[in-house]
Amino acid sequence: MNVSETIGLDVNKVRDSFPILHQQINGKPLVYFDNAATSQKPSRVIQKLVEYYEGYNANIHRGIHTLAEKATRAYEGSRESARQFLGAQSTEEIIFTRGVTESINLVASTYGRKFLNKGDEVIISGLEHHSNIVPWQIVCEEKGAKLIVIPVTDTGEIDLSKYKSLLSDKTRIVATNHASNSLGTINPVSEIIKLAHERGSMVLVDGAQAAAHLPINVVELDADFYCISSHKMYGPTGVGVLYGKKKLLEAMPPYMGGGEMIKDVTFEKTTYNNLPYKFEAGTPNIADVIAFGEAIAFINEIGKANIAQHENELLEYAHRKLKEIEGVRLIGTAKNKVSVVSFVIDGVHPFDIGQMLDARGIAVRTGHHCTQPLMDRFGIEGTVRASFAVYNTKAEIDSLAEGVKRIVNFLSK
Ligand code: C6P
Repeated sequence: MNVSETIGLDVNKVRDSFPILHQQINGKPLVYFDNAATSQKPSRVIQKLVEYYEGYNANIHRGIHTLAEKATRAYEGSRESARQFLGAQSTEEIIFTRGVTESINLVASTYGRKFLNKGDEVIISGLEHHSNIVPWQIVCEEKGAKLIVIPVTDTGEIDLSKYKSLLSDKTRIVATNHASNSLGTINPVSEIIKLAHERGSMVLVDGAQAAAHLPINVVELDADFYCISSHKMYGPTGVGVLYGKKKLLEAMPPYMGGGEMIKDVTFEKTTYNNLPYKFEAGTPNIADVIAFGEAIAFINEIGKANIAQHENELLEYAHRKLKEIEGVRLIGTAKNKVSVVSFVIDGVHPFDIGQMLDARGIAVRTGHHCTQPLMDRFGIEGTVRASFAVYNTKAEIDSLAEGVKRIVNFLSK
């Protein structure tokens, strides 16, 4: 049974399961529109953390006592949930990390260091978050490779024809996000991957902003690496997944050395553990990984199709309401977007708008959103960004539009 086709979405019921939403901020009901930074957590996810710490806190993969075995089973259960969520073939391909930032750094410092040589090229898009720019800059500098950027169009989309012309026999790595955190643009990753593979390049996809919104199947995409962060998917902070094709992960050297990532250690030589443990040195973030499994169950039960339908309605409504306000300029008008709306009011600093909205209980993010080169592309310092999740409502968008209208009126006096 496809859950998403059958249950529909009762947003009030969904809201009831998020305790944090039911509070006043500055005397007004909280409107939480900073979901691209981090989403809120349902009670069932929070409860999983409590259950672990109160009931079976133990280290994993080490002890043979009952608590250790229970904790290990729950931790590995989350790995299986993540495997299914991404459509990967094997749990050997699912590495737990601290988040997308660590996942990308892992690939850049292991795969990048091993396989990049002087004169090779790494291609990234102009829409990237700093965490999909800086790790490549570091490794390119070290190896004498060149970092090349795909230009972004005026609507905030990757220029595909330019991308095609940048690919060459020197291209070793292409790294792009699936969806942009600043503009919401959904990138044609399937095509990007196909074109890169035709040139023999591997592709890393940053799925930070896609995971809670879009269907993902790494096998259908044929992605070589795919990265997600739990905290943007209704799960705890401090957990991410690096999916990697088994043959690539096997060819890569370890990222960190320590406990659990070894098979045998002598002072002369160490042999490494099998996948995925080769990349999970030390005691991992056990509690949060277990609770991440519950966040995946939450998403699955609502269904990605229901989430997408609800969020698309919110996105379309927000675009319409904000466009009606004189002085508001939307940044990022791609045809395919996740539920992110970025805007500026010329002559007003985004930070000031953010503060005035906060006074009305509305949480948005302001600034460059860790995408400074993208802001430079649009000739702006930053934007005001409202990003929606499954528990947001049109009434909340009305509050945002009303708040922005008042700010514009106040400033024009
Ligand atoms: N973007 C935002 O407000 P971490 O912090 O490691 O979980 O994810 C980093 C990251 C990587 N790529 C993209 C596309 C992202 O959006 C983020 C995080 C947050 O937009 C915090 S800067």
